[in-house]
Amino acid sequence: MKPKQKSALITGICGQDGSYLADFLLAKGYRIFGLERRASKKNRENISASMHNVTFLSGDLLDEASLVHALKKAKPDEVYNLAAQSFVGDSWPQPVYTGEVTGLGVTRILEAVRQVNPKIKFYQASSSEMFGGSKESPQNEKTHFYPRSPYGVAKLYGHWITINYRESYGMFAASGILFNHESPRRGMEFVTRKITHRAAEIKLGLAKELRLGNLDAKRDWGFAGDYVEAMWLMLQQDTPGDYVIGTGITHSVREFVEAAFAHLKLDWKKYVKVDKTLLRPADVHLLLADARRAHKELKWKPKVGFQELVQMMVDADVERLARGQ
Ligand code: NAP
Ligand code: F7E
Repeated sequence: MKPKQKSALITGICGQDGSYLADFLLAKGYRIFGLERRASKKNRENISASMHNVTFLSGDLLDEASLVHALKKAKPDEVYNLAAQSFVGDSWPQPVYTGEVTGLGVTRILEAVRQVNPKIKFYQASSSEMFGGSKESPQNEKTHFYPRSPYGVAKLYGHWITINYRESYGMFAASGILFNHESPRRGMEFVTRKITHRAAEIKLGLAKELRLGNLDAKRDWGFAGDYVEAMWLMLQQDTPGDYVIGTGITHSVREFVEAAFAHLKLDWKKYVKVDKTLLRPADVHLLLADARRAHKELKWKPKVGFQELVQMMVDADVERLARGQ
């Protein structure tokens, strides 16, 4: 007998990770439902290649009834909660909103899962921002948390409420503590995409300078396409747990800039200006993952390295701009 087709509901399906996860699960034969919030204009560019194989459901992490409705319609085996106000920089001017969506939104969807079908496996998109100012490096599942932004604080709430639902109700709820991961589908406001897009514009004569804030911040940057596999692997385990996902190598923003401009044969020093207005009220200076638990239990390893990632993003931006997009 043919095994039953599995199904998944992805919140944040139109974002960077949601779109890569949809591609990944469709290739595995899943039926995919995507939660999409109401907007005056649809934002489906990231998911355009897979869009016709996705059933979109209207819903918002601010509206629990919409989550119950989506779960009843989709009847998924797995839920991946990727939706969030995900930009750290905007979490200072919008701290309450960030708490509502990125923090309390996790309770809303967990509670909806519990009420509709507590047997659904649940993935929560936790973040290395929860480590923030931790003195320990590299950071693993046992490292103390020290969030440094309203976003980091909200993610920490989401992380703990996921563990709490697991412990209170015996739900299969896993939390992936993912370090920064990027791709050509990354939002323009994040530093990597801001750099690769502007460098491409400079190369094509469409811009003259790139203004950045803290060039010394260090991040453990990986490729989003690699990281969605880890999310899926977490839900295929016998027992739910929390896993750090990262490459184990860290680079500064300055090094990212150097690599992007060098790929285009440009001297970054001629174009980059430090703009103090772009500094954050409290920044995270160093993030570095110790992903040994994931290597051992999930058999997961990243495939794309730093140089390859930078070049992939720069090339995609040059190509897009050359096409006039
Ligand atoms: P992203 O590109 O910003 O995508 C976020 C998605 O959430 C978007 O599709 C957005 O919808 C949706 N969304 C926002 N508010 C919502 C709401 N109230 N209700 C329903 N949907 C809402 O983020 P990402 O980089 O893919 O990250 C995915 C998740 O992983 C996020 O939770 C992020 O915080 C977390 N994370 C990311 C990283 C990373 O380096 N990328 C690392 C650790 C954790 P619209 O399309 O309508 O805006
Ligand atoms: O900043 C510095 C900035 O905004 C990285 C999200 O996906 O990863 C992401 O959060 C660093 C910071 O990402 C600019 O100060 C300098 O130190 O690209 P970012 P993030 O804050 O690390 C975590 C893991 C998540 O969970 C989040 O959802 O770069 N930086 N100059 C700048 N950053 C930005 N955005 N823009 C600048 O001009």
